[in-house]
Amino acid sequence: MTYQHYIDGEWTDGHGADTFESTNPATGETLGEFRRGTTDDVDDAVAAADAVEDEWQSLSRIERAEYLWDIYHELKDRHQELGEVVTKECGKEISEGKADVAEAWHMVEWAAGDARHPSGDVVPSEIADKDAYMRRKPRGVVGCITPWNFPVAIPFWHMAVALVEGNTVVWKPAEQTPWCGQIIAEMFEDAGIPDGVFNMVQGFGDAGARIVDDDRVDTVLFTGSAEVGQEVAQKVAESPGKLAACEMGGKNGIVVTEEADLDIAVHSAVMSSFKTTGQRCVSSERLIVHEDVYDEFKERYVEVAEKVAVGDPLDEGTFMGPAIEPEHVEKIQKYNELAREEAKNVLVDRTEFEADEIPEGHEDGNWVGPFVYEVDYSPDLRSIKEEVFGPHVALIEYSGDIERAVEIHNDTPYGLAGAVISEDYRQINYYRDNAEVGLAYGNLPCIGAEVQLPFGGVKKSGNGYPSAREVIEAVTERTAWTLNNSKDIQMAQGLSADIKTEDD
Ligand code: UN1
Repeated sequence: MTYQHYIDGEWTDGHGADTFESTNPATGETLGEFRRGTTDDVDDAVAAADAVEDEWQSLSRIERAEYLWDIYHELKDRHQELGEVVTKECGKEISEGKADVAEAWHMVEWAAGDARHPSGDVVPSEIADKDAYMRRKPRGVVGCITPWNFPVAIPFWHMAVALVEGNTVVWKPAEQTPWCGQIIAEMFEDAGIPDGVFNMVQGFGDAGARIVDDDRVDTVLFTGSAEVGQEVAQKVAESPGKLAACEMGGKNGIVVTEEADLDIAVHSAVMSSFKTTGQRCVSSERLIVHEDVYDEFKERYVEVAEKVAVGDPLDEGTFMGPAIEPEHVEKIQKYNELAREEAKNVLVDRTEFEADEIPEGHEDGNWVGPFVYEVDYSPDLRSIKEEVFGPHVALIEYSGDIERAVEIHNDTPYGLAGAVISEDYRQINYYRDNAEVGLAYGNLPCIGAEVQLPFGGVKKSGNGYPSAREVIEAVTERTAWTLNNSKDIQMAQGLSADIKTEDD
């Protein structure tokens, strides 16, 4: 069977004749066939979302959240099964597949639970007779474009708060993970969400671009590559009143100072660079290490990188699954090639897999292992500036103080996540205050943020809030409401409220 789009409460083939397949990146096996959405399908979805805005907004936040509680329970009840689906479709090892599902229900819990929390601020006025407070209104139709590396969690980052706040949604899942998209759409259907409130169109960039172009879409939430995110932001900026919240990649760094506990340093670095095969936007591709501990860190890190278990992601003994698709393996290989030219030394090169390293039945997987190199730091090196989105890691030795380390750390166009490893609180605090990132960690990996914290970056990594709790800013409009309790008009700032006429 060919899976369909979900538009206006109906499963539909849509207007196009084309289909596409979802492929297991570890085996090459086909997981399902899906309709490829066209711009007309997006038009239908947006029209449906637009038409039911008022009806959805007439419910209370608490009533809207009820639909999400059903989904919360379903995500939890199907944890193992859905974790395996994530692992099969995007190749992350099974603990990560399951964590993706857990992160999704955490976000749903946060958004639905928030419905019963006090919301808005009571604000003092200079005038004793005035009450001022803030109210939030939904923006309307929210378009969501989500990536393949968190195919269950990130859609809920976008959609959970948007829906509770009273927006309707048009969502395009990543073309690499349509099966996860299908299951999420089925959950909304099972929860009985009113027709048109939630719509899903499967497809590629042309469908996504249509969501961005449509004037009836009030907010676009985008998580994905910097190139596409910049196009989205630019396009949306041309439509007055429309808003884009984009969260893009990073070239994330970890600073290991001369005061570091090297057990923590090696552990944090390995987690940050190789979990998810380096395919998190928060993965670390730069390790900036003080000269006093450099040799020991290098030796210990390289030893693990040589041995990190790459293989069948459904096998609990695996640390790193495959890359998402053959084109992505090629991109990683190209960057490894560039690094070979720019590096002082290549320390680990598991780019190509020998036949006997590939688990049986996985010959058609997208295998690529750790690649580690050391460079003499120079601001001109492309390999330490451009995001690879793979297990590709530069070791950069520094001398001097934490100021120097942070200078190197900040020398990238991106600013998503980063970490400092040190036992000296002054160094840690210096990093905290000066690292140009949205997510900063001390004595931890720079991956694994929890949903109740804001998630987003600075510089080329985004404008800070398409996800987690800060998304509320992107999917609502605030009204500053002031009420006069007196019969007199009194103005703030000492402004005279006397009306003066020629007769005075
Ligand atoms: C991503 O990196 O693409 O902080 C999202 C983390 C996860 C989300 C990652 N909670 O690692």
